[in-house]
Amino acid sequence: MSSPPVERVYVALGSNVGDRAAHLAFARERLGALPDTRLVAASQVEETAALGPVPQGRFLNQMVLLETSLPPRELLLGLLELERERGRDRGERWGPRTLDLDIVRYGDWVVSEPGLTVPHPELPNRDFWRREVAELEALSPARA
Ligand code: PH2
Ligand code: MG
Ligand code: MG
Repeated sequence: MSSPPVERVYVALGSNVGDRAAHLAFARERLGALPDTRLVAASQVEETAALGPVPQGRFLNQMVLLETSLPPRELLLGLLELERERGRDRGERWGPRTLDLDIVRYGDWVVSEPGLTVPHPELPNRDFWRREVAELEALSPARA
C-alpha cells in the first residue's frame, strides 16, 4: 500500500494577548504532535507592530515548517482546535488574539475555499512572514 504524500507546509504563529511567548511555545509543541505531522524547523520569534485597522498591542510572530500528510482542511481543523485550547475569542475580525495559526503555504498547492485560501493572501503584504519563510528555506532547503 502506498503512503500518502508528505507536503512541506509553512504555518504562521501570532499572539498579542496574554503570555505571548507561552502561546507560541504551546503551538510549536502541539503542532509537532499532530497526527502524521513533524515539526521540521522554527524561525526566530519577532515582535511586530499590529497591522490592519484595529488598534491593538504588539504581536509576537513566528513561522514554522511542518512536514505533514494531513490534507489542508484537516490540518486547518487541527489549527483551529489548538487556537480554541488557548482560549481564542473569534469576536472581532483582525482583532487581538491569544493564538492565531495560519497556513501560509501548503507545498505548491493552490486552494480557494470558504475559510481556506492557500497561499495565504496576506503573504505579499507581510515583510516579516516573507523574511521568516526565507529563513526556514535556508535552514531546511527543499529537495529537488
Ligand atoms: N495578524 C492579524 C492582524 N494584524 N499584525 C501583526 N503584526 N501580526 C499578525 O500576525 C497580525 C497582525 C490578523 O491575523
Ligand atoms: Mg492571521
Ligand atoms: Mg487566522
